[in-house]
Amino acid sequence: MNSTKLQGLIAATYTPLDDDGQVNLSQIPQMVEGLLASGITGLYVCGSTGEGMSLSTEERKAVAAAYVQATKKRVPVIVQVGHNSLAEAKQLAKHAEEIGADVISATCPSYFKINDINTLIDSMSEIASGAPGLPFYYYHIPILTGSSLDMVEFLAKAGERIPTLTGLKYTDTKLHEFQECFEFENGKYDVVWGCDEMLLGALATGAKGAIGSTYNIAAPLYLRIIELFKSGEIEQAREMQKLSINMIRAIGKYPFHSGMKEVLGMLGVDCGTCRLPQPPLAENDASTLKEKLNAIGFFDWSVNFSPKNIEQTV
Ligand code: MN9
Repeated sequence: MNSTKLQGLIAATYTPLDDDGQVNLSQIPQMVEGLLASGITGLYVCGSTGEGMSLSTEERKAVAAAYVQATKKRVPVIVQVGHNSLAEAKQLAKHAEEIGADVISATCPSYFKINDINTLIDSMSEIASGAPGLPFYYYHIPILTGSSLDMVEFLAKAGERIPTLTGLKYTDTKLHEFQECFEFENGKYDVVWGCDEMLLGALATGAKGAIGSTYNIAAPLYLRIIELFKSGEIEQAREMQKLSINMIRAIGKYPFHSGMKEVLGMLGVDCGTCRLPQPPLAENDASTLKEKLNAIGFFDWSVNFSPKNIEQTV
């Protein structure tokens, strides 16, 4: 099993939909090329950003296969296979391995909430067993799953039961817990950060990799944050992070991922809007959003521009 750690900026990819709300696989190769050109070092498919939970199993398989094919092994493709039905999740895991994905990851079931570590481990073990040859990352996202269990305890107990357990996608804001997970048994597990608006804090805590939605639209900005952090220019890194916070605040005034898809459209990547239950933007919202983003200089430092231009434009 290839257990290379996930490094750099990993885009949580969007699932392109057409005007009828059907999956539009033909957009995926172009999206992948754009992401790789912007400095992305991995793709996380069918997660929260990719509306995995709003797609049928067949659609999820098709989207995962399209991303794997378009990526051609240039960067790791992580397929998110979590499902309320563990049997479906296991089937998705098996499929991910068959199509040549590099890693699988899964949220826990969320309709019936999981309130104890052993049940979480039992559930994740069942899913991971569907892809015995692929590294498994538990996707911890309590804000969406409602399961806010202690991840240090999870790592301490899950290793024995899940032979492929490699790490976590940690989408919570508890930097102290993130650090503990990261440092658990001398860095035994790969813990990847999931809150784009706190990337700088996570870097200070030790993060080496991050998975997020806004890396689809502003990778050069985040790459600059990483560069500035590495060279100790913290004040400037903080200024860059503030741009990301402003951007996320502007988009977050609307249903977030529908807003993000709208922004992708503004950048020339048409992926439609989100499926219900994530509502589309209202009639005039797209133009208001564009104005707000213009006001913070977004179109000067988004994916269309190279990292060098960022500081010149702010
Ligand atoms: O997991 C994403 N989380 C959700 C990753 O979609 C709930 C993040 O990338 C956020 O979209 C981002 C903005 O809040 O941090």
